[in-house]
Amino acid sequence: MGDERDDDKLAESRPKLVAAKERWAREGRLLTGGRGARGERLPPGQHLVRDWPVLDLGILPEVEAKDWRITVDGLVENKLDWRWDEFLAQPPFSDVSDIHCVTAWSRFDNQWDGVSARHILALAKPKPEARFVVFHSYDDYTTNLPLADFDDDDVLIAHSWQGKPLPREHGGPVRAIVPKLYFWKSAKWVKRIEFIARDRPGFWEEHGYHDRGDPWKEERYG
Ligand SMILES: Nc1nc2c(c(=O)[nH]1)N[C@H]1C(S)=C(S)[C@@H](COP(=O)(O)O)O[C@H]1N2
Ligand SMILES: [Mo]
Repeated sequence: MGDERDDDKLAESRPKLVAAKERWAREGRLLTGGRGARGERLPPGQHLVRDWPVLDLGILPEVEAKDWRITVDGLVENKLDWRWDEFLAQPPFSDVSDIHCVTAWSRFDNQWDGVSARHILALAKPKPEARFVVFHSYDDYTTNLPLADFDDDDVLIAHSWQGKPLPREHGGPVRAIVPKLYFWKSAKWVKRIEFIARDRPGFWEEHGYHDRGDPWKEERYG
């Protein structure tokens, strides 16, 4: 299948990084079982950072504005296919949320602007059999999540962070933001949102990460 071949290509691009993280997953590294140091807002085993680390497989996809598209397809009544101006013409949505990365850093109070998941759902109308969502990215990264986690009031496809265009290294022009799951679920450089009936692990989910990734349950590794 195309996605598996893409995953292999990604794994080959950073073999040491992927192997190290697979080893961490096997060893259960960073599983502390402890309580968050700053009370309820910091999930167990996380520490707070002020800066915003860059983490990816080292491929910065170059997409010109005229070639950029985002599509919504799979098990939906209405497929969506937006050019950049069409994406920007959707109703604006803003939210402030916290980032929790599986590598144990968290960053509070990130202001996002973009298009809400709820708006995308209202237009695309997933069919009753749709149960999972897969984000596909311009660097061939993929990540999966239950439709119920996508269908939340803090989920969006973001084009701005702290009021400025999302920097390319952080996923610009647009990335997914799913605050209630570890940050590997927040795909950078999103190009396609696919609705499917049966769960299908994405890139890190195939390489030892947890299928769901709830920071409050420390679902780091699968
Ligand atoms: N397209 C794409 N999205 C991605 C990744 C990636 O390699 N490619 N890495 C994920 C991982 S593992 C993390 S921790 C976050 C990091 O986002 P940041 O670099 O903006 O901090 O992006 C996630 N989204
Ligand atoms: Mo990550």
